[in-house]
Amino acid sequence: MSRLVALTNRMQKTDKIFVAGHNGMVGSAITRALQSAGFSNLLKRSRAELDLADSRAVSDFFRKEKPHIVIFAAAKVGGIKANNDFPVEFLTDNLRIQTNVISSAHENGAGKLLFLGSSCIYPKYAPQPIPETALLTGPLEPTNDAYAIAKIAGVKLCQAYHREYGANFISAMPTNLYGPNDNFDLETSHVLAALLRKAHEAKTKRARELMVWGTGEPRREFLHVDDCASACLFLLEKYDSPEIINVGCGEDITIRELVALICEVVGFDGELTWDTTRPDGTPRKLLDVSKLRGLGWQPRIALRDGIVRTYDWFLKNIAQ
Ligand code: GFB
Repeated sequence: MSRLVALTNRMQKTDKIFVAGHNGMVGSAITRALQSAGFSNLLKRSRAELDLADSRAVSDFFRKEKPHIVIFAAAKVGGIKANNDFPVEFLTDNLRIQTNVISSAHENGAGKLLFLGSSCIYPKYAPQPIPETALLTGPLEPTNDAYAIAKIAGVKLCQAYHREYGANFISAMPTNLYGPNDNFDLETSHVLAALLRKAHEAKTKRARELMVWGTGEPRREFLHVDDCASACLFLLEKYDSPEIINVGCGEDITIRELVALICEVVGFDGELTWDTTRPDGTPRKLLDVSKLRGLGWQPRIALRDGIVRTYDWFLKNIAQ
């Protein structure tokens, strides 16, 4: 049997599962996936019910509930501008909540924990596609180094619990995600949600122009959050190694190509203008997903289809 695949630790449908961050884009997708797979014993706490930054509250919650499985999908996240403007909050908030949850999971006997990181943990000029072995081999992209350092600390903490106590705490590194429950705020969102909103508003206001940040040259890989959730369930069932594993679709496009695709889906045919005073960020971050594919997982939602679905969700839930 491969060292990476354990057949002994299969999840039971009755296992008590805590999805930290279940109201967020990733946590809500994982919750939907768990429910449709028949997992019925899900623990959910909104931020008002349980502040993950409050170590005592987290410790009390874990002592009382003792979840078997913990999925860490809670994080302070944002696009390039939010990361660049608020490094203190991205570093400290993420360090606090992940340390509280990971430590309490260990102290209260969780059988498995899935920590979700990000493709921005890799060096700015990592080889492309980026293998898991590129971690900590070079300097980070400055626009999101605070968030990246927090996520790297989370990975290291999970690995430390494995090394010191034998904990089955695994870490997955998703690429840029999008989908329902994404943040569509133009200042703090990621690029896909921002451009979807900008194209929609430009169309409805009959504007002639749509302003895109940067040069359009950077390349990004986009994975629909339902595919990410499916990969998370797959890893919970089949992966028991402390080594990080990339989660992506294996294909990337330029921001220029992305905005063209979004405008086509939304139906905006005006001009694009480029605000090159805005940062481009990392030039490229395409994940090497051969490890995950080798275990037998692959994505199902093609980018255009995912954008159509996300636009539909936006129209029903966000657009006025
Ligand atoms: O998704 P995004 O905000 O963050 O931006 P990153 C990706 C690219 O899109 C950059 C360009 O080159 C931006 O200049 N872009 C063009 C825009 N127009 C827009 C726009 O209207 N809004 C935004 N937001 N971007 C994030 C990290 O990096 O990736 C996070 O900051 C996280 O920490 C996430 O890791 C996965 O892809 O550059």
